[in-house]
Amino acid sequence: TGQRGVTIWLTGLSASGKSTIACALEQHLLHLHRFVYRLDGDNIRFGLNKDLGFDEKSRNENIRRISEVSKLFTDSSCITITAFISPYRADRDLARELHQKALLPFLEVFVDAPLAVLEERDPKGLYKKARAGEIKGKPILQGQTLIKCPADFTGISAPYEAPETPEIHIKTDETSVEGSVRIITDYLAKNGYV
Ligand code: GGZ
Repeated sequence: TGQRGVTIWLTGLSASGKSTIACALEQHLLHLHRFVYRLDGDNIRFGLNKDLGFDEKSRNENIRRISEVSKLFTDSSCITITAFISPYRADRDLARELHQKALLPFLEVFVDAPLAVLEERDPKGLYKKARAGEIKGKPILQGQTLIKCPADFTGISAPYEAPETPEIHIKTDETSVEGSVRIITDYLAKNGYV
């Protein structure tokens, strides 16, 4: 069957539900016997991008590399799901451009919930730490000594630039995981990707 590749780019704050939706969507597509691959922090930030932290330049480079990798997967006719905060609009636009130049489809999915809801969820206690100023960055060498520099936390002390015209906008405080998967797969079906 002539499967088309497509990159499904999830963007949203920490605890918005990107990884959960990405996993459920991956499972759903695997059951449909689609060739699918999910890129997330677990397989990218601990491998390819383990040299990167959470300062603005590192995040730019994180997203740039992920864009290139997702382009390669999608070029191989894979349905590629990425789940990164990707807080900067310019970085996401670059990801889109990279795909467009290669004539590969790119769908931006805004995984959205109010900050108050995310702080309530706070599954890893990161928001609480961020509010307390306790988020520590990667140790960096200053002169002869290793020092820990605080890394600003997205939504609290670092910016998140919400998408203005995403292909799909999901409000996870109003939509179940199954509902979110349904919204994405309906879009995929309507546009001939599955
Ligand atoms: C934001 C951070 C930070 C800081 C660690 N700011 O919810 P999580 O924990 O499991 O997922 C978040 C993840 C964000 O990595 P990304 O590669 O998606 O970020 S970006 O696209 O901005 O490059 C969070 C954790 O890492 N984390 N420190 N300072 N999130």
